[in-house]
Amino acid sequence: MYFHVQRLINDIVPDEPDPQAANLLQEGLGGQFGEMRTMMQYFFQTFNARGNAKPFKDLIHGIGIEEISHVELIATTITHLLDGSPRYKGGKFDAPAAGGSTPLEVAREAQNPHHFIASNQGAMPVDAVGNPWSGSYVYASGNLVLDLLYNVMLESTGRLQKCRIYEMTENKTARATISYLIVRDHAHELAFAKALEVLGVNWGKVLPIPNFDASQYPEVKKLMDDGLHLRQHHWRLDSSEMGKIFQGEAPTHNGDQLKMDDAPPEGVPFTDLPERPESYSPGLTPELMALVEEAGKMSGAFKSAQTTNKR
Ligand code: MN3
Repeated sequence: MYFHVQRLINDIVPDEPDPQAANLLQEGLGGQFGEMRTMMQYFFQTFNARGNAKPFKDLIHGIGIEEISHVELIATTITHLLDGSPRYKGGKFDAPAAGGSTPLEVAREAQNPHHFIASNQGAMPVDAVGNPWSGSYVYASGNLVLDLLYNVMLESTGRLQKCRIYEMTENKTARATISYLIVRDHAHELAFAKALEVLGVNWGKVLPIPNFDASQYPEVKKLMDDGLHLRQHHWRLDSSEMGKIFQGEAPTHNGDQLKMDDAPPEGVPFTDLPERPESYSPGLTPELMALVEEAGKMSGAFKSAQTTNKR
């Protein structure tokens, strides 16, 4: 079972609305190598795991749990990039996001008008050309070595594609989230490569894939300087044997050391999105709003004694 803390795993940096950047990020959410796939692939590998290779199962499971927060982070980032774009009248991104003659005219120029027709200026479970996310992306053969090989391929391709997306936009909101995910893909690539190294694989000089120094991107450099590409939390309230694998020399053999974190990332506060009347969202009339306020006064609220996710 799983518990939830109402915080985001990383900060969403403010910048102007940018529907085109939002659409690029859809590939990282609902694309073949996006966050929805990593989450579901590691979960199905965990659910179907047989035998007693517990440290390997715990490693795949722990990374899968982290991926839930990545899905949340990139989806929320997409929504922030779309939010308010129909009324945006700024200069830098004024085409096509400038306020038009009709409330949602921006959708006519958007790369995916579904962001405005089917959604309320929010993220969707689709890729950058609008293909719905598919369960057929998930690879979970039940053969541990094959599954780990696919996971290295998945994280490496995710990192490759996010680096390409980084180079497609200057938007600070988009770049901050992409950078965070580039660095975490890097950590996960090393985690699965290390698991295969434990099983006898010699990676030589091929890692990381793609083999280049991502710290040429300033936002990525800051995170790598903090060692975020070499750490992994287990996301478990009971116990995890992940640290039996995620430790010692990184499989890059450049002197880097892997370390399992006992404490989860601190996270950042979650902020509510504003209402968008032009999208009829949430669409509460004064009468309905009065009923919402009544519900807010009811007893039954639960407030945790824990004020943060520190345990
Ligand atoms: Mn991820």
